[in-house]
Amino acid sequence: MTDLRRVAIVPAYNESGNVGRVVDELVAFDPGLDVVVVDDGSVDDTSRVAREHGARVLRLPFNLGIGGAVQTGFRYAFEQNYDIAVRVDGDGQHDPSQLGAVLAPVLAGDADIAIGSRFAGPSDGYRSSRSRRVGIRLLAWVVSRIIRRRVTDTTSGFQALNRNGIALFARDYPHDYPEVEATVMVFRHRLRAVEVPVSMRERAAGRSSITTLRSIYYMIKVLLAIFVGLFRREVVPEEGS
Ligand SMILES: Nc1nc2c(ncn2[C@@H]2O[C@H](COP(=O)(O)OP(=O)(O)OP(=O)(O)O)[C@@H](O)[C@H]2O)c(=O)[nH]1
Ligand SMILES: [Mg+2]
Repeated sequence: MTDLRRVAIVPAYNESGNVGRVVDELVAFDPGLDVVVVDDGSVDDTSRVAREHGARVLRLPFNLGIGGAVQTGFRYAFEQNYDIAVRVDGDGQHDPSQLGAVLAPVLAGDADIAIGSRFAGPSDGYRSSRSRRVGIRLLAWVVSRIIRRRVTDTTSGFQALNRNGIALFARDYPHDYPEVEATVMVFRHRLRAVEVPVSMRERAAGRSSITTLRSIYYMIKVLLAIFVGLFRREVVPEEGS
């Protein structure tokens, strides 16, 4: 792996209480990994803390939302010619020590994108609210029907990608709650995706953006977006078309 240029993309919105540890853990996992924190217009000290811990910071001038923040990271990775990217949330829920497992299928050349799934292996006791668990499973069911392959966790942002994956997400990435639509996109582009069982931690500090009401709103929005997306002639619009 040492001859490959590799970057970690860390979207962060008001994560000053978490992002320092995330950067430290990423560097501890792989000292050759360039860590890029995309500060999504935070109003706290996210940028300063990330920089103090040695990350490169891309600071967006205002809050774009998670999809825009993540796509910014992938554009950077594409333009800077990285071979491998990992995506890790800035809230500390993804454990960088599990990146070895997530990276393995990509490094072996078996997948363009590997997605850490909370539900692919034996239950790890990951808890989230009942409404969110139901939502995650329903979305996984719908997506599995569409792509005709079983996926268990379409909402996970814990991922590793090769250059094909980086190029796709640099060109097009969905907006709010983007991972579900992104999963469909990956399969429609015939990229090879696999799930890898992981466990996820509780958010250490700060607050999740996703309340019960919001999960219901997101469910409806994401389902609509997936169905509308199925009628797009070009899956990803060409520049200028
Ligand atoms: N909420 C939110 N998060 C953003 C935004 N931009 C970037 N992020 C980052 O995206 C990551 C995922 O957001 P979370 O709010 O933790 O969403 P989640 O992990 O699906 O939800 P929880 O499991 O409840 O934490 C975090 O690292 C955020 O800091 C934004 O506009 N809103
Ligand atoms: Mg989170």
